[in-house]
Order: sequence, then C-alpha cells, then structure tokens
Amino acid sequence: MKSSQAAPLTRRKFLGTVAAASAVVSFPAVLRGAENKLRKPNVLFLMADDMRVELGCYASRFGAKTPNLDALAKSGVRFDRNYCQFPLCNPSRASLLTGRKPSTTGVLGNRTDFRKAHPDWTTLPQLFKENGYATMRAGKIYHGGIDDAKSWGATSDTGGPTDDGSAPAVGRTKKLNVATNAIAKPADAPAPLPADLGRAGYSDRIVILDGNGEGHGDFHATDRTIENLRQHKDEPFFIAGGLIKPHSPPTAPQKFFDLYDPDNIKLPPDFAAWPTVPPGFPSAAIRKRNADLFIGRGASEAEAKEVIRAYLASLSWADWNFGRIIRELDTLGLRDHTIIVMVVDHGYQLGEKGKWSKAGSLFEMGTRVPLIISAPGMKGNGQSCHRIVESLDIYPTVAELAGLTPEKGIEGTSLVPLLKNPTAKWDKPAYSIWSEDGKTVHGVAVRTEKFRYAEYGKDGSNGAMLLDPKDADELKNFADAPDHKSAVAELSALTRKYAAAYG
Ligand SMILES: [Ca+2]
Repeated sequence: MKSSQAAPLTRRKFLGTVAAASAVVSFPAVLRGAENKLRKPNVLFLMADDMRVELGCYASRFGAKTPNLDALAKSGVRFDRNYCQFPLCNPSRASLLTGRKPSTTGVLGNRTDFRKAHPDWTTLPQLFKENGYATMRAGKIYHGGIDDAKSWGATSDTGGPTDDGSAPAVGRTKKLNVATNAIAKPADAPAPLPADLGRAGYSDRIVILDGNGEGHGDFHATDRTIENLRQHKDEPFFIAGGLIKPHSPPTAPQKFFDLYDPDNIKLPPDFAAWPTVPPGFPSAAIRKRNADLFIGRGASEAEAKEVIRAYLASLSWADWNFGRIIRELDTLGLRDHTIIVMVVDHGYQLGEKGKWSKAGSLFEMGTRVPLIISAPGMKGNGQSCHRIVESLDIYPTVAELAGLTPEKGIEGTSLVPLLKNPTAKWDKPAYSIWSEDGKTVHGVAVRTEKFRYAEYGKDGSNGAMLLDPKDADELKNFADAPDHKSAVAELSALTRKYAAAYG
C-alpha cells in the first residue's frame, strides 16, 4: 500500500485517499474502531540515550523512580529481555531505524553515516512518510551529527540539540572531587583515548539544572514534540521525540536529585575503582578504559554513589519529560489511535566491574534495553513479555501495526504475535556485536532463553564467556565448565555463523 505521494497530505486529501483505497487497505482489526474507520494509526516514537534497564517497572536495583514510563508499560507490553545490536549510539540507532543488522548497515562506529553506503534504503520513519504520514523528530533519534533528511517530512522541525552533552545547560555544575581523588592507578591502566579525553570535561561533573530544566535541550526537545503533536493531531503522524539523558554528564533539576539518598545506594558486588576483568573472564570482556564517566581516573565509593544518584536523577528527569509528552497525547484525545514505542539505544554499566560506560560491554547490562510498545487493543497490553527479542524487531513490528509493508531486506521479525500473546512460542536468539575500531568485529554475543554467550576475536581466539542469567550479577564465567560443554558448542556455532556475515 505504498503511496507514491511522498509529501504529507492534508487531512481532507488523506481521508479521500484512504476512502478510495479502503477496499485494499487492511489495518489490524484492533486499530479499526468505528470512529477511526478511516484513520491510520499514529506513531509516537520515544527514545532515550544510555538508559539502561533501570526503570521502576524493570525492578531497578537502585530503586529508580520512573512513574511515567511505569504507567506506559502498564498500558502496553513491556519487553523484559530486549537486546540492542551494538552497545554504542550510532551503530545501534542505524540498525534499529533501518531494520538491518550492523553487518548489513556497515555501521560499526559513531562516525559512519549509514546513508552514504545505502542511499536507497527506506528507514522506519521514511516508510511512514512515503505512506502519507507527517514524520518529524525533535531531539536525538539518529546519532548526534548524523541525521537523515529522507526520514523526515517537509514539515519536520528538528527541535532540540542532538549532541551528547555539550549543549549549554542552565544551572550549576558540580565538579567531582578529582583533585583529592586518591585512588591509585593500576600499573596496567591504559591512557585514555584522545576521543574519550575530549569528553572528560563533562565526564567528571554533575549538572544541577535550574527550575524544571527549562534551559536544557531535552526540555526543548520535549516542548517541540508536544508542539508537533498539537500541530499534526488531525493527520496521521509519526512523531519522534528523543532525549539525550541519562547520557553523561548526569543532569537534572535539584528536585530529582532529592528523590535519592546516596547513603542508601548499595554498590554492585563487583564494584571496583577501575575497570576490572573479573577472575576467569577473558581480558577482552572489559575494556580497561572508561569512555563516559571516570575517564582516566579511579572511582572512590563515595564518588560512585554520588554519580549513581545523579544518573538516577537524570533518568527520573527523562521520565518526567516523557510523561509530559504522553500526557499531551492524552489531552489531545489521540491515545486510542496512537502506537507508542519507547526504546533506548543500548545499556550501560554503572560501576559493575569498575566500568562506567556501555562501550565494549557484551554483558546483560550493556546490551539489554528497555522496550515498551503500547498499541491500542493488543491483547497482551498490561503484561510483560519474557521472550528474547531484539531492537532490530522494532521496524517490522511498527510497520505491521500500521498495516504498512516494509521493503525487502528488513532483517528483524515482527513482534505483533507477542503483543497479542506475550507468552506465545518464540525461539529466536538475540545478537549483539562490538568493534573497537569501527571496522573489525572484536566480539559477538548471543542471548538465548537459557544463556548469554560471547566470543572475542576471530573464532574465539581472544576467549569466550558463558553467563547464566541465574547469576544476575554476572560474576562467574561458565565457558570452561565441563558440565556446560554442549551448551558452549551450540552457542559458539551460533556466534560464528553470525560473525561470518562480517567476513
Ligand atoms: Ca547512547
């Protein structure tokens, strides 16, 4: 049902088009209520940056307060085991928005623009644009500095900044106590990379915003998304709102800091002052350099608690901004014919194994990401889904919900069967990869119902790790355990098959 008319349609023209085509258009029955007979479902696409599975509705280990996303989860299906394809912004976002694996996009680093190699691909928002929708974004959807003009319509307003933290913020900056930090540097600690040092200026500070954060780009991106909803409420839309929080530096108004007491924060059992490869794990499993926080320096326990508290404040402020957008959707009376998708680019380690970043993490905390899909009328709404799914699956899911047919080459699998029945049979592992240099694959991980397994180097030449989800803190590597031999053989074959696509 691809329309040849790329420009956004006025409501009148749109209704006429749909009426003429109604004989062949078939939307999911649940989205075809009497009053919306001729109305295509809208999409509200919400995205956060570096927001690991730490929401209240995901049983946050630190007790994060996220009432708005918790309420959204209750209205839809919360995917408990959704995995990103790459623990870094640009490769993950390029994969998710094009519906292709990183091996297919060729985007393995933060500087590669997928569009240069693939001018003819149709991205998820572009699919909607080409089917008569008004498509627009505010804030960070693609990676900072890399946007895609083909995805967004003529009426797009880019809204807030897309950068990762250098945007001016109105408020106070609290420098962490670097000068008196007495944490000794391990002899084998490598020097920070120049690119990481460039971010060190904001990696050792916490930003306390004035008021409700009105001076910050995320507040503006939220306002712009609300404005976009108001302006386009009478036509079918795909409106994307992206926040750059809780990406470093941790940033929030004071009242969000007040929600948490650092003295009540219990550090992870494998917390360490510096990135530390746990005994029995391959050295490739943990990069010895931090790339987001504590760059080039150790973390004292007091600092670690202060930063975790600030991350939680930042996360709660992001939740508050998402809440403003969702409330506006309700005020406009659009909820009943709007599919809401909330997703994150990748996970994060908050001091586990001494790591303060996502980069290189093929652990659960680096690759597991929140995913909430609230689509009107789905039988699974209000439930959580424990099946293994991938962010790659979002493209075909949203397309199917709107009755649109994706182009050939999309590699994900629609999750609509799980939205209807979250316990439906499902047997599809999730894969994530890591590249140090943006060119070569250095690690491939697979997640099945029973295990998480990763191999480093070609054919595992730099080691392997087998994690048992029952070991929630991922403290033990079972890769060499005699009683796990057959599982390792099976999982190794899966990662090597997956890696073969990279040559
Ligand atoms: Ca990110």
